[in-house]
Amino acid sequence: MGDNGTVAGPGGDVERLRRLAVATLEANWEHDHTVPSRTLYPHQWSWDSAFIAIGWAHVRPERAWRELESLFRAQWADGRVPHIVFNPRLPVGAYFPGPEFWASERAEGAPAAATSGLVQPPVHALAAWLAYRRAPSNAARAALRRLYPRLVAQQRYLATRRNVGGAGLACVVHPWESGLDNSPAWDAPLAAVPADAAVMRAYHRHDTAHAAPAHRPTDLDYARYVAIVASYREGGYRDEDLPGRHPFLVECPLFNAAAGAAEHALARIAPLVGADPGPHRDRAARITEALVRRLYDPSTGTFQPRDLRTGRLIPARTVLGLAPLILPDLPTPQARTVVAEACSARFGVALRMARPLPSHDRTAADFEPLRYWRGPSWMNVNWWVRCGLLGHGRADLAEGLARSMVGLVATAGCHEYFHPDTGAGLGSPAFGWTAALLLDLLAETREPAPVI
Ligand code: 2M8
Repeated sequence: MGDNGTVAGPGGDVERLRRLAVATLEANWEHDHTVPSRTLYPHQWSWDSAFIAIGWAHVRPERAWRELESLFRAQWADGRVPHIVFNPRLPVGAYFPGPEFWASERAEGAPAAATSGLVQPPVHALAAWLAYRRAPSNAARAALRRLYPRLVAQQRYLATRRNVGGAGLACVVHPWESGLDNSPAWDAPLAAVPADAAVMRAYHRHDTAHAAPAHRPTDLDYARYVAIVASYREGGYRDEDLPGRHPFLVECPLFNAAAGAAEHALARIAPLVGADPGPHRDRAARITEALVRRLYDPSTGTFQPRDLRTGRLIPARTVLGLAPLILPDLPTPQARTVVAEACSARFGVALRMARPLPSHDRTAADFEPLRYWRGPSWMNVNWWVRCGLLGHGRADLAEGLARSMVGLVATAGCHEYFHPDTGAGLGSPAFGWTAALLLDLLAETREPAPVI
């Protein structure tokens, strides 16, 4: 810890960083939510809003609740929380693929607002719990009472309609649902999706106008992304019979760790809203057990996604494999090997570390330090792993990681992601969750509490 008891070191820098983070969030605030980036991602994104709410709770708690509640107003009748809620005030073409591509208004059970039909990792219950814990009040309790049934419905959707493999884990139907869209973990299942890069001539990609094309997915990747969405959309975004007709079906360790963490968070929230925490604890235990049984590979000591179309684990050792560490009930043998994986040369966690975790195994042949999710460091996954280290008695390593994260943003600013070796800022220069999670780290005291 620094002299003033925070991870950031002496006070002046903390103030400067806090001001930078608040200014970034303020600049991205848009009437009832915060955009991830004004240029690259000008609408509301699901898991971004969860991370961003954690940050708002430190400075303007009412915005944390508005952020979450505006997102959940777009929840579908089946409980899914869409990964993008489109801002109707923005011009056509502000983002690709936009509302006209998703055509949510044609799907049964979609809300009045235009949304995508996919989901993202369910980090929202954890965000609601942390926002409440940070700033408890009558208003916060009232917001929790409104959100609780919606959070429960979100979990029910994932546990039932997305239990495609039948083993109690949620299945993601698109790389975009994982949040780590371009991860090497998705290369093998994506390669099996028939597509031709030439179809992208019919569309206008918006991302490559705002970020270096060499840092973004290729046109062939996008052709496949578009083909998977088209398949899901043509089926009305229904989840029945997916194995027979859908080209991408994967059980992801981070997504399911988020679902388990959500049940732990709901078990904390339940007594505050007059509900029974017991069922949440039971469901959390079942998710952890299924994660270990289905996605833990004893030969690597880490978690790996399972491709439901081949039935096999995906061998790439990405940062996704460390995500189950956030579960407080992860058994000790698995927690130990995952910490060892985090501390290996692949990811480099240490008491003193020059740079935060990369998104992919540094020693892998397909590690790309500049291309998004294929090597660069991201604040949200680093924050996630830090929570896991804290929860499993490794406050020492959690502190090393937090210092490297704060140091990175102190030098480069609130970028979307960072070069894993040089620390140079990449992607959007004023990114929501980077600012929000920086605020969360800066608020840490000498003895940070586990998140759940
Ligand atoms: C990125 O994903 C979007 C598609 O959802 C994109 O590339 O256009 C990812 O980093 C995702 O995790 C994130 O939620 C989103 C907005 O920040 O951007």
